[in-house]
Amino acid sequence: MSKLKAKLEQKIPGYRDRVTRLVKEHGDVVVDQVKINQFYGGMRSLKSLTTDISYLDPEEGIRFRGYTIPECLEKLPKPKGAEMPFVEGHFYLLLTGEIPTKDDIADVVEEFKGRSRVPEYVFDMLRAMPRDTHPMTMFSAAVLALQRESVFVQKYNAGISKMDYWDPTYEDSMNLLAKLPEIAAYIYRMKYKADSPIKPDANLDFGANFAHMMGIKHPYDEISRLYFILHSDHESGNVSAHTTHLVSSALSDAYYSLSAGLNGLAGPLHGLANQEVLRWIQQLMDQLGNKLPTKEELKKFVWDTLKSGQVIPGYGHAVLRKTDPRYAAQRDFSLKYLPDDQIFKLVSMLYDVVPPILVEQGKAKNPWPNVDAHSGVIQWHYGVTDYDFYTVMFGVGRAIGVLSNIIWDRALGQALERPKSLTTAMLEKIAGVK
Ligand code: NMX
Ligand code: MLT
Repeated sequence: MSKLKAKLEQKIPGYRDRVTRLVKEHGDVVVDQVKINQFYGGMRSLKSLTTDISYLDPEEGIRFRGYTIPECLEKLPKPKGAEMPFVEGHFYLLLTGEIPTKDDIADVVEEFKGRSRVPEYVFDMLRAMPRDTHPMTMFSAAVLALQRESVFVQKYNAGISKMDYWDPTYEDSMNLLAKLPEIAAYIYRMKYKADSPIKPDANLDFGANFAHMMGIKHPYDEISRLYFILHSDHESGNVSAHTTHLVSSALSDAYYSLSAGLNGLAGPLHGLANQEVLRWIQQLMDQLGNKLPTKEELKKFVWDTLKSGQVIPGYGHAVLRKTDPRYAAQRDFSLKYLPDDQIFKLVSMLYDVVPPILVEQGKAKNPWPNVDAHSGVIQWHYGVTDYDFYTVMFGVGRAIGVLSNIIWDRALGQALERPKSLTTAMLEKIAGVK
């Protein structure tokens, strides 16, 4: 058994006892109330989910297993000579709650390598799809196609005990995660680089191998590590994490569950916003003949967008009430590596211009930028200008978090998710509407 799986096996019983005791002894304690506006308002702020893998504070932003982004970037071990940590180490942290040693990471790196071969039928299927299919559709379809490999399904059909569900969920998640960088890079090279896929290099870590298969040189390996870590998890209420959790609660395996989560990530109010930011910026550049706008021109463009009934992509958040620390981490990287980049300058101008306008408009509860306002800039700078691909990279990162979550869901015996719905007439009656 790998060190990582052994570590999990050792941790699970203690967690199970904690949860069993909490539910048994305090199961009736009231945590929250539900209001009618939450029935129609996307259940915003309703406390009804649990995860120990990450927590999103509205003012501070995300903590992964209690660590802020700067703490993770500082404490997690890094490949020799690298600035950004091993993605494999971040995965270890999410799954176990512990900062791994270099030896722990070496074990995960080896595990991924042993599981990374993508079956030919996945490539055949991708090649059979019309080339103008959105890359998120291709990515999600590739994950779904792999479902025939599910270890969970084999074990379930053989009558495995409920107590052991986490084990084949771990196997499926590891098998899937190990393959995602190659699938994503294959889609990129097939679709945008004249069908010229690059074979993986078994000597490279998760992030560097992805950069290699994308065909982009250093520091793109650092960027890849940073991206996958930043996008990994955002507690469990966001659409991709919640969908993955929901589908998995029916004991659909990791392939079905992740594919469903990715379909949610593909929405413009969620992960696709990173593509929308660059599309929106390009519209502006086209209007102005590729020069930087003045502040006044930028303000007008922002107001025109709002007046036409559209949202400003990359701004606002359902939980955050400050600048997203994932935005800040990417801004720090850009200040160091691409301070003179024209699009970075424009994105920095937007950071000055958009929040006061959103405040003046008075609708958005959070006028500050989220992760997606910045993700495209760095990609564009290093030559990934096909912005409809950006959400695929978000998806590779997000898989790390949501798969860690469903392994723990099964370990803790999380139930089938099935909330209760009411009719409008019932709500009117409760509200005393005459
Ligand atoms: N531009 C214009 N209007 C906005 C924005 C924005 N960026 N953000 C919120 N609003 C509006 C929102 O549409 C709503 O309008 P209405 O009352 O007409 O329905 C009103 O402000 C109140 O919304 P909030 O409660 O502030 O936001 P909510 O929690 O409903 O939605 C988002 C959160 C993220 C969906 C929303 O801020 C948004 O649409 N942002 C732009 C898209 C985006 O960047 N999404 C990516 C989020 C991060 N991610 O990766 O998933
Ligand atoms: C995410 O990373 O999932 C987004 O910021 C959306 C969210 O947390 O609701």
